[in-house]
Amino acid sequence: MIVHRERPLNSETPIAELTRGTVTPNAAFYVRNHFEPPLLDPSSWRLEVGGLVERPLRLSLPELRAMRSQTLMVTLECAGNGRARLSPPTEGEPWGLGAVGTAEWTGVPLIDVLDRAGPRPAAREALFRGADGGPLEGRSDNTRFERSLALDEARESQALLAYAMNNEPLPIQHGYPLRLIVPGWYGVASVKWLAAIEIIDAAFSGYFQRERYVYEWERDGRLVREPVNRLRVRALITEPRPNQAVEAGDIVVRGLAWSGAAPIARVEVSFGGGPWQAARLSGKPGTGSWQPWELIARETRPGRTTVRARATDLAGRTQPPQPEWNRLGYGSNAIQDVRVDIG
Ligand SMILES: Nc1nc2c(c(=O)[nH]1)N[C@H]1C(S)=C(S)[C@@H](COP(=O)(O)O)O[C@H]1N2
Ligand SMILES: [Mo]
Repeated sequence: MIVHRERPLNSETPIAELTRGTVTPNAAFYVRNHFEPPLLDPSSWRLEVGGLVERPLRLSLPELRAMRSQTLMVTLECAGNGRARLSPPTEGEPWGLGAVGTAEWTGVPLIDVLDRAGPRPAAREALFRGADGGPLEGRSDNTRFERSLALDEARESQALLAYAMNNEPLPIQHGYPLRLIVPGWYGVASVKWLAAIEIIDAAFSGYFQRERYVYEWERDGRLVREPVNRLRVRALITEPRPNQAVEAGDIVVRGLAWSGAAPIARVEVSFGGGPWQAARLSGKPGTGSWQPWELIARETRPGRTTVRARATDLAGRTQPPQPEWNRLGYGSNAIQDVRVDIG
């Protein structure tokens, strides 16, 4: 792992580790922590569901495990993935391209728990409270990690309350004993170490909802703010590796592609600024999980060149040639280029 910070742990996956399969092994999965992971005792831990509900709940881990379960393959990507390429640099962890991974998550569909509690008519959002928190610069009180989803987003997103990751109990770093998984959304929505769900009647305005995880652009001299939500379209090149020496002839280019807005329509590859060639997509199309892609390109001219890959989704979104700079460095999904030596 590439460690950006030890305490709290923030680490990304070396791209070579992402080439091994559709699923990222737990030990190789990137970790994004704002605070030290809380150590929760599973025997006393409960998920509290309260606020504007008909029936407040306190659910133990065995009670959750006894409910209807679902397993979903979901890609998590940190909104800061790719930030290191922004110029001028922004604040935040300097992620390369490895703050992304895919796992099989098992848990209870969020809507089952919401339906059991029964939101009252005035209910508007579900607020998810992590058990972690601490002091933040410029704020007097301890801040908890909290995020909300509008109730219709909570229903439509197929969100899970997950207790297992790739058939193992959630590792501590990934939210043990229970976390939210919101398919198609940037990782920040998927609250770890879940302690409570509170149903509220207004738009939540906590620190991680309003002060962070917001795109801030200047347009026509005006500040425009937009919440970070669905994953922007991206193709990642996992092979060849940067500065790799490859033999002239049939060159294999491989990678992964995803978008939270719509399934991937196509991935195209270009050598040295030449024409875009369509790669072959495999796996299941969808917005929850990445798809592998591959192209065997005929390149007979020796020399140093650049391989580029560009994904487009069925909503017509594609990757910009240059990252779209924003103050906090989110959603940096510019076309990746990998330099190789053809010999
Ligand atoms: N409670 C809590 N949940 C959290 C976070 C956190 O710091 N605390 N980080 C979020 C962010 S920004 C991301 S990208 C994902 C990372 O999940 P992972 O560490 O399992 O890869 O968790 C999200 N959920
Ligand atoms: Mo993140």
